[in-house]
Parts: sequence; structure tokens; C-alpha cells
Amino acid sequence: MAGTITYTMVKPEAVAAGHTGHILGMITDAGFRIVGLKKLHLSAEQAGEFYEVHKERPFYGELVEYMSGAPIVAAILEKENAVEDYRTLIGATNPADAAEGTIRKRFAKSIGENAVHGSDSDENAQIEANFFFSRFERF
Ligand code: FUP
Repeated sequence: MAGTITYTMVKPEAVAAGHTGHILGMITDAGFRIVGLKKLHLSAEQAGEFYEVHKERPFYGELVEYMSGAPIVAAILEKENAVEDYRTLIGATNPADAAEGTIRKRFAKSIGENAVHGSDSDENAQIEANFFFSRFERF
């Protein structure tokens, strides 16, 4: 049973701090299979398009600047119930509210620099995975 997919990014501050390996380890220990994986440096245009849904929010400019300021690690993850289970694994958006044992509790510095992204629906998981990965980059 192949399950469903979700899309994640290890965000710039967590990559720079050397947490990528630990985070990928938590992901695979939790039963996710890595379908695609790459390190890349987003342009401001790409980050702006990815977070377009937040365009009217006061933090949008800062978010785009942050996400395009240094490299990220992007991945497509597969598991049964991937979207919901991954959101449970990463914890609340604000690390102050994140449960013990979650990725954000362990590695996030703040609500903005919050270590990882995780898709919020199956539909967005497909859109986000397609934004970053061609079909030749999925195995
Ligand atoms: P999440 O789905 O948990 O990543 O959170 P959201 O989609 O609500 O927010 C997307 C990103 O916007 C967060 F990862 C960080 C940023 N953000 C802020 O910087 N400030 C806020 O008040 C809310 C979100």
C-alpha cells in the first residue's frame, strides 16, 4: 500500500544549524518514505509564489525574505495518512505551542524560523510537490 504524499521543507535556519540529518532521521523513524529529496536556494520570486496564500498577511514580506535568504532542503514524503501524520510529527506552527517530541519543539527557534514546512491538505501536498519536483525526480 503506497499511501499518500506530503511535501516538506527543512527551512533555512535549521539547514544552516546542521539539523537536516536529524530531522530526516525523525521523519524516516516515524515511518515516512522519502520519494524525492533535494537542497536548493529559493529565489524571492519562488518563495513569494509558494506562500502566495499568505500575501495579505503582515508577515508575508519577512517570510519571503527569510525563505529565500539561504538554502532549504525539500522533500516529498509518502505514508498512509501522510498529511495529517506529518503535521502531528512537526507540531504547532509556533514552537512555544508545539508538543514534546515534535520536530518543531526540538529544532524551531520561533514562529517564523520554525524549522520545517508541512502541507496542510492532500490537494496542497500535490500542488507543492509539483512546484518543486518533476516526475523524473521521484522514486
Ligand atoms: P504551518 O502550516 O504550520 O507552516 O503554518 P502557516 O501555514 O499558518 O504559516 C506558514 C508560515 O508563515 C509559517 F511557517 C511561518 C510563517 N508565519 C509567521 O511568520 N507568523 C505567523 O504569525 C504565522 C505564520
